[in-house]
Amino acid sequence: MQNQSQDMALHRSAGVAASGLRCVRALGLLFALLQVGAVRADDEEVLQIKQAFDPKSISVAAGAAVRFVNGDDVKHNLQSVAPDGTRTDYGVAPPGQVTPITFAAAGEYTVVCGIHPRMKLKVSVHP
Ligand SMILES: [Cu+2]
Repeated sequence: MQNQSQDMALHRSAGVAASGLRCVRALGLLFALLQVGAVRADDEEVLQIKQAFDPKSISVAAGAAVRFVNGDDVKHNLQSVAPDGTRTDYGVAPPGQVTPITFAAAGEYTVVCGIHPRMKLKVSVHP
C-alpha cells in the first residue's frame, strides 16, 4: 500500500517535471522568435544567394543599417545608388562576409553588384 502511494507520488512529480520542461522549451522558442523580430525591426538582413538578392526589395527607416550577407560561394560587390544618382562602392565581399550599409536619408535607392550586372535590390527608405 505504501509502495503504491510512493509510485503515485513519483509519477506525479515526473509529470510536473515534464510539463516544466515543455514550458521552458516554449519560453525558449518565444525568446528566439522575439530576437528574430528585434533583428528584423531595426537591422534588416539581405542575402546574396545564387547571384541574386533575397529579398529583391526592402523597406527600411532612414538611419537603419542593412546587413548584406554573402551566402554564395563566389565573391560579390556592393554599390548603392542614391536617389540623386550618387554611387557608393562598398568593395568586394568574399563568401560568408557580412557588409553593413546604412541608409541615412529617405528615398528610393538601388543596390547593385559590380560583378553580376543582373543583381539588383530596391531599397525604399522612409523617414
Ligand atoms: Cu555579385
